Amino acid sequence: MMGPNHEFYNRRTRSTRFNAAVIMSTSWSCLDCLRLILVTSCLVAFCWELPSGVEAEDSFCQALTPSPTLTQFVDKLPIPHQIPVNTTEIRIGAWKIKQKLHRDLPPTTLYAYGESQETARFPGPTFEATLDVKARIHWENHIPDDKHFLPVDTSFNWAHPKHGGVPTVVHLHGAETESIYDGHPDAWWTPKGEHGHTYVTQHYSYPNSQRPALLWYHDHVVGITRLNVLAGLGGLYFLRSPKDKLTKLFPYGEYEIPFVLRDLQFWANGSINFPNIGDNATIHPTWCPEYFGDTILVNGKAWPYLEVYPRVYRLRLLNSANARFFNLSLSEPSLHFHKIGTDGGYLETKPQILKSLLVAPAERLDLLIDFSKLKPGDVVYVNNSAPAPFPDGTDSFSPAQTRSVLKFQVTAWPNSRHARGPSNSDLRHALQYVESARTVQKIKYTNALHRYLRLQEFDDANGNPIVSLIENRTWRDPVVNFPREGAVEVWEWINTTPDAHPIHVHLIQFKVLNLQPFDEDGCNIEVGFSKPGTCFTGPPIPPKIYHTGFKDTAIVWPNFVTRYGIRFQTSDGRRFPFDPTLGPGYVFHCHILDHEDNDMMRPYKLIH
Ligand SMILES: [Cu+2]
Repeated sequence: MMGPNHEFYNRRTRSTRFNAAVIMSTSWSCLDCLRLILVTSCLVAFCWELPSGVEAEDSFCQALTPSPTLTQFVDKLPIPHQIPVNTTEIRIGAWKIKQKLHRDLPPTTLYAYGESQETARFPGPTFEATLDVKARIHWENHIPDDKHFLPVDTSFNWAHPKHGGVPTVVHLHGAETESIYDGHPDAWWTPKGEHGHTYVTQHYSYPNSQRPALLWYHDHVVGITRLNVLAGLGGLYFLRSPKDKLTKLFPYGEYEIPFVLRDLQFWANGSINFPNIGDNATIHPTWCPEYFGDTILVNGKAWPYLEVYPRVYRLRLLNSANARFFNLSLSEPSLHFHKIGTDGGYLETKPQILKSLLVAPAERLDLLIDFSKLKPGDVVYVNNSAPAPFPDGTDSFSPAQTRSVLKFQVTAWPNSRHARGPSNSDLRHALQYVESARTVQKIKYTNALHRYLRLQEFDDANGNPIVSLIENRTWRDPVVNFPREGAVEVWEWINTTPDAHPIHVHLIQFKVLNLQPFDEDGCNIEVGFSKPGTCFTGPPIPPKIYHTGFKDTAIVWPNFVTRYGIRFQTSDGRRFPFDPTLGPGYVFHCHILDHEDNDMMRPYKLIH
């Protein structure tokens, strides 16, 4: 079995999709028609599972009811609590909880990680791991619901436990780990002991033998990752070198700020507003091409503020949104972001001094900001200017309030002791350290095997997306990519869709080598630029500023081929400290979770 339904109409133009959204949101007769079609199709197919939550209102994906108006910058930025992880196994569960996400919003029902239901939060606890010290976590599932509180779409592959319950499985994103501990999408489990066909264990072990970096853990169940992550199942995982801990040249402790971004939309009663009517509902009853919320949260609070002293701070940033890209900037013209690291750890080049930061879902950034020239009482806003969908969305999914993220409030040192405190972790020292920590290893790609991975979107006659695929295959199609352990390969992502896709490859950290514009019309993508029959409309161009450094997720632009250089060994150039050919194998996928769930994900396996 290979390839999509032949009735699909390739390919969408952005304008048709938005027109459809506008029509649906303004015309009651159309919506009534849609409801009728839905009811009919569900009676026939039994395919639509209503959410078990309290909401009776329908919610159409391109026109969600706006969230209640929330005053910005009234809640303090929460900092998730830290848990050291090492060879002593700890137990972490997924729990159903209620959590206040804004001062004026009633508590929101969530699924969240924690040691207990009382301590479970969104985001989950921040794990503190040490280089080359194994970490053992027993992942448990204590979600009591028989059905998910968000609408499961059963029209495409999903876990579908026979005895009900909400399946979970945990992926440590960016980790170089054995595939039985990688959170394979079919390795899920439920509280009733049911599990997916690639399940081996819930006692996970992480070797932590890679470049120190900020990783993150999140749910990865086939077909409902977008729901489980949106519901709150995610958190940070710091892998630190003892050298970092000893030198303390970087801001640390209260001066190192985790910064977990996402968007959500809410009903007035505080529950999450998630669409229960898809934009192609006769085929996918509840699936929407992308989930965009109108409320921006950092560390689980809507538009929080953070008091900062006039000194250097380190921000460890993650975009944990399902689909929203952020393009962040600071309102104070004299300030910059000093970017010192990415998904896979410290930059190998000089720190980048930037006025804005484009960050796609699942990408991380290691940043320094120097507030030392500011005075108590000064305020600095973190703003966002990214379109949604990225890159050519309109304001429909980016109402004015989504342009704001967080407020820094500069405050006076409480006493002279603090003022003299750990301020030696100044910018100059920190940046020198980054430069001295370079581990430049030139990798030669001349004899590398090239894989051509085409991203395609298939739409209906109205331009509404039905499915997005990689290499014209679904999740269930057989594995066709078998890289050899230790090999160097170039993966060429040929993006024929109108969207940018953050493409994530499990197990390894890669480098973006270059991008090249193309127009695929009666040509061969394997023929080089300026040769007869080529698809390329220009020569390769260097990676963008947001592509630099070690990456596990990178932005793959529409109408470009984006080339990943991958070496199938650890990011610091060693053999994996485990056999990567064993177990269910690994996956690569789009990290727009709504795409991932609807088949923009493929398995791959290593061989010796
Ligand atoms: Cu995508």
